[in-house]
Amino acid sequence: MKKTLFALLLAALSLAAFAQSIPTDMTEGEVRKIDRDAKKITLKHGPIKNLDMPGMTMVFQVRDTALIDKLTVGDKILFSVEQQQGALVVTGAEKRVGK
Ligand SMILES: [Cu+2]
Repeated sequence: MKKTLFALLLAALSLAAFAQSIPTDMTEGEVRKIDRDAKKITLKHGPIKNLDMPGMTMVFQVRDTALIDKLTVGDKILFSVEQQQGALVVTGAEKRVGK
């Protein structure tokens, strides 16, 4: 019984740590298409809180191509996006591990 409680506590703690590791301004996405020449990336994305946008698949611009060089179609990522001069620009992206 004690062991079960301990295991549950550990699971809760690691879940909490995982939740904290996702910054609130990051959005979940999946890479659908990469157009390096046009500096564009197509993402299937979850709700984007800072832009008040629901989940959908759409094209984003990228200013820094180093950001897309490390990505492959099919990658599950966490990304940040900003509105810059009327364009939606991906400003950061990292591969998601796990789910
Ligand atoms: Cu969208």
